[in-house]
Amino acid sequence: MVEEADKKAILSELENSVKNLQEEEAVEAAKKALAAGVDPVEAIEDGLAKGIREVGEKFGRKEMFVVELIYAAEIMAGAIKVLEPELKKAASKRNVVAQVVLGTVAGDIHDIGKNLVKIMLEAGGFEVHDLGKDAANELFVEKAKEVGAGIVGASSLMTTTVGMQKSLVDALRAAGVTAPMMVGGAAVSEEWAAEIGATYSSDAGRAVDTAKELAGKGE
Ligand code: B1M
Repeated sequence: MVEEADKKAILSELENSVKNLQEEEAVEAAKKALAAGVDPVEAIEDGLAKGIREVGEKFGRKEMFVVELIYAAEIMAGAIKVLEPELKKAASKRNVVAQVVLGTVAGDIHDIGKNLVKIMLEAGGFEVHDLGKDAANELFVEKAKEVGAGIVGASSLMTTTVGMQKSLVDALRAAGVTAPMMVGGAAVSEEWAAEIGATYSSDAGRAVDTAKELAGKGE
């Protein structure tokens, strides 16, 4: 068991490495987290993700440039790669709960959160068909039909692209796909999800519980 003070120190190293754009430090802190037995989900949510959100806030206030935002995202992705094997360990031992078609909506290239949701769903026993980022509605519909999706998941990070989630629900229903839709991402709220007939999930950990509740509701 990792001491609380050690965990706190490692989490702030993870956060600071992304915030201060320190690539090597991020990888080292991720390795340190694993060696100390810090839960990799916590390392991401309470360490790396905190750092990238601070970068986002600075970018929003024009205190950072877009190149720095891009670099911070790369740093975060590099550290997640170190943590990924530990996150995936549980996946191979589970039976398939349901087929999930997952992607970031058209016009939106943010995929860090979506990729975390994928890892967690797989670890929770779901088979995930990842459409990537900037995924067209037609792609979701096609894949959902092809695999007999139990759930369709759509991520959106921007106020300018969140509307795509509504047009995606409409496109799915028009094509006869009844699978429930799970939505998430920084631009999404519980109210928005309810308005478009979808279910909201706030983070990658909760997405697994939400998906388990939704599995089988589409028939
Ligand atoms: Co962009 N970006 N970005 N960006 N970026 C935001 C979203 C922004 C809020 C920053 C800001 O201005 N403060 C802002 C949007 C403003 C708005 O809403 N209108 C913004 C902008 C403007 C842009 C560009 C337009 C910038 C530009 O070019 N001028 C451009 C977008 C281009 C496009 O998409 N067409 C852009 C580009 C980028 C990068 C490429 C540099 C990079 C993304 C790299 C990548 O994803 N591969 C990036 C980043 C990193 C961010 C911020 C800083 C961080 C996003 C992130 O990775 N968070 C972001 C600020 C913010 O979100 N506060 C910002 C960490 C991640 C773990 O959290 O994605 O929220 P998140 O996912 C969570 C939950 O939301 C949930 O689980 C995840 C894990 O817990 N979740 C789901 C997510 N999807 C889910 C799906 C589910 C369930 C749960 O079910 C299906």
